[in-house]
Amino acid sequence: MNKKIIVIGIALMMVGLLLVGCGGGGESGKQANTDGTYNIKIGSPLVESHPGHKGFLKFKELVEKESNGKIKVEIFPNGVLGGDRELTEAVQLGTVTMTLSSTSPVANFEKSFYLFDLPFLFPDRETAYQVLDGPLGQKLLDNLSSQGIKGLGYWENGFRHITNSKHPIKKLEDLQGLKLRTMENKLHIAAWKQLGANPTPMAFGELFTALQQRTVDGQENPLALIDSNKFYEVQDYLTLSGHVYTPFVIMMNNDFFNSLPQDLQQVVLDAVKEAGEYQRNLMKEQEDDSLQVIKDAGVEVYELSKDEKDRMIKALEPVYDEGAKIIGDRKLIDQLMAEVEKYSK
Ligand code: KDG
Repeated sequence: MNKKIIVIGIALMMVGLLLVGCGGGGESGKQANTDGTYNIKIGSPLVESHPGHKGFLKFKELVEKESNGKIKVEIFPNGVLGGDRELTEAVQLGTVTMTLSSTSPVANFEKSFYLFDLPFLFPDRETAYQVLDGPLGQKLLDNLSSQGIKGLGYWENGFRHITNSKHPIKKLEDLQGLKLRTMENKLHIAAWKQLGANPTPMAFGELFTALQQRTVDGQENPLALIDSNKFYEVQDYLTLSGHVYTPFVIMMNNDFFNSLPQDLQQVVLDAVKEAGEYQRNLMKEQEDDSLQVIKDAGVEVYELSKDEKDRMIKALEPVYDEGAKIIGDRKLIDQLMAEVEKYSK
């Protein structure tokens, strides 16, 4: 009997040693390779023509150069490793080292991220940058550590606009009963209900087919995604509503980040910042081109009038109370509103 226990004990120890020897994998607990180098495996939900992918290419170039080859970066784009939610979970587990997600699905992991889902919050992207890159943005990134995630910074997904295949959306009433795909996010669902639409939460990866097969009438996303994911092929009308500004949050497995020597942690942080500036500029530069691609595909484009925007903002007031309830921290919303006010032109 004793012998049996000893044999089982030795076998377990050997399995443990084998796991540790694998290296590089977050789950094994050992992050560095045997030669002291590190591998960053990036899973990205974005297709390669999107500026976010180009941001990751820039990150790779910067990190590999500035770490003198001590860090090697490998990128898996096109959602091959999963969409926003799966990739966030994979980063928690350490099976993927780093990813990017819209902040909205991340709110299901850390509720303070619901802040950025408050409709018509940011008047322009510059105000968004100031808030995101300031103390409030940093506080939210730090909140992610309780989820096993190191929040590294914010890039841009952008201002969201409505597309659909039913009819032009020019006024509030046009949204009545429209079956609209939304992100998997309570506040987005509440907002579209409030506006009279029929929100249908769905993962981004299923969206193109759902639009094509008319399982839903429409969706809402920034121009760069409508362009890069070719939604213009299966949608007839676009309304430039800019109802929400969605940031991308850049995330890394917390244990992996903490295992890096301090100088390499700094290399990663600096590269996220520099690649982020590059990505945000690309987003700005490519916006008109994306709109042109969408128009050239035959999509009818409408601007939401100031009056109609104001009517929507009014109708959405209860969503701010709903947000306060979900986030459970009125002070945080007050701080956010004060910062938006301070940085708005
Ligand atoms: O590939 C883009 C998605 O990852 C996602 O973040 C886009 O805003 C998005 C959505 O609507 O799901």
